[in-house]
Amino acid sequence: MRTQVAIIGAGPAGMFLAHLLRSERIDALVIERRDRAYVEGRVRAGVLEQVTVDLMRRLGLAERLEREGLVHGGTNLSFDGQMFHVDMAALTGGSTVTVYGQQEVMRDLFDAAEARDVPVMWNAEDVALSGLDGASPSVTWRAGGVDQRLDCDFVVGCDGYHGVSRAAIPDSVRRTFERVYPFGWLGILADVPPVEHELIYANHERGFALASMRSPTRSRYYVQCGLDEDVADWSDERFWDELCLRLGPEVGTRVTRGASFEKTIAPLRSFVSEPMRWNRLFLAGDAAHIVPPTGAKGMNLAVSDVTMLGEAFAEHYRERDDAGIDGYSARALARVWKAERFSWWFTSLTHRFPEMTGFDRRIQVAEMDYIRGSEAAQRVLAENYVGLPLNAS
Ligand code: RFL
Ligand code: PHB
Repeated sequence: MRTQVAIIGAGPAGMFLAHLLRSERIDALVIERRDRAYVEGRVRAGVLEQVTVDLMRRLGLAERLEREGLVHGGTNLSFDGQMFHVDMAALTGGSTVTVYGQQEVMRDLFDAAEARDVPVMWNAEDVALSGLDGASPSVTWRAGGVDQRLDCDFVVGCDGYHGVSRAAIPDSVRRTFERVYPFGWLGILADVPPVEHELIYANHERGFALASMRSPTRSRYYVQCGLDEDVADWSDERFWDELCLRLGPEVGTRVTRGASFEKTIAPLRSFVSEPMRWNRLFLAGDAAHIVPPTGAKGMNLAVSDVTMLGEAFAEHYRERDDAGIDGYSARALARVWKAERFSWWFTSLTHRFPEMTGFDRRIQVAEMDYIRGSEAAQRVLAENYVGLPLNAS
């Protein structure tokens, strides 16, 4: 088999890129280790930046999003039970975010891929990349017991944090930067109405909590927990009690409880691998970088990476101009690092760290209080939260 661009991984990065390339009439093939039901079933991101919404519109993928997405012009912060509202739209000249689950985004991407003949090879085992530093790279894998080989011009690694692509960049070239946080998020989904119509990020002495949602009838809640904790020790009742405590008496008593149908613990990590291009291999999304979920940036960063890459490939094939390809890594990393900074900062502001002293806690409370009283501080938060422009410098 032969194609122009081989894409490893059918998550948000891989599928958005496949649609972008198709819109530019560039041949691409997506190679995915799992099946569609598995990828679509993963409960992950919930908040889309304007950049992501705009891309879905541009690709003709936004019909359901326009109907079902919840547009939020603001968010709420809470510390020790006192909540205040940040009017992000007013502070940023009208920017908003849209609550629309990653599962819904994936469904729209996969449905449109079938309708538009965007090819995806599912259940690809033992994916391996070769010839990346020559003129004709190739990808090999096994599917249904049969060996497959794809020759191509470029390979894009969209295979997430645990994928194989990043490791194809030699150690002598690759540099990684990492911070692992000493806690995780325990998240649940429940078919109960959300406590507020916008999100609440809560800093409480007992730890962070987040009130989010998927629809007017489906809530997504998280509480910070220890990394060594077992989901089995968290009955629904224990979860609701802890959540309500951290949201404070006013909000906590308004929470509608119900049976959860999803309950998992996710670790928190900041990670960047540089460069994002090596010869004919490009990395995009979680394959190159991870942010803690506090800033709701992970999927949005995957989208901004592939938007840049789509432009670069279009210039390469249409105009024989490689400036975009050559500049991709630096351009993408400039935005990535700003999102890393914001996600790290927002995590530091809102979580309880095990080694925290009384001094550290009071600094956190002072910063929260400062944000509550300062329009300038709120604007800094708001412009990062709604998403920085694609060219972020
Ligand atoms: P993905 O989604 O991990 O997809 C990678 C795909 O590659 C496949 N793969 C392989 N395929 C072939 N060969 C191999 N060897 C392969 N190895 C892996 C995998 O099966 C998979 O299908 O990466 P991508 O596309 O870069 O997308 C990244 C996003 O999924 C991720 O950043 C977000 O989910 C992060 N995230 C959030 N992002 C937001 O923008 N807003 C949010 O509100 C938000 N909340 C979250 C989050 C992530 C969370 N968890 C569980 C990590 C909340 C949570 C709790
Ligand atoms: C979610 O709804 O899953 C969600 C929302 C905001 C975040 C992280 C996750 O910052």
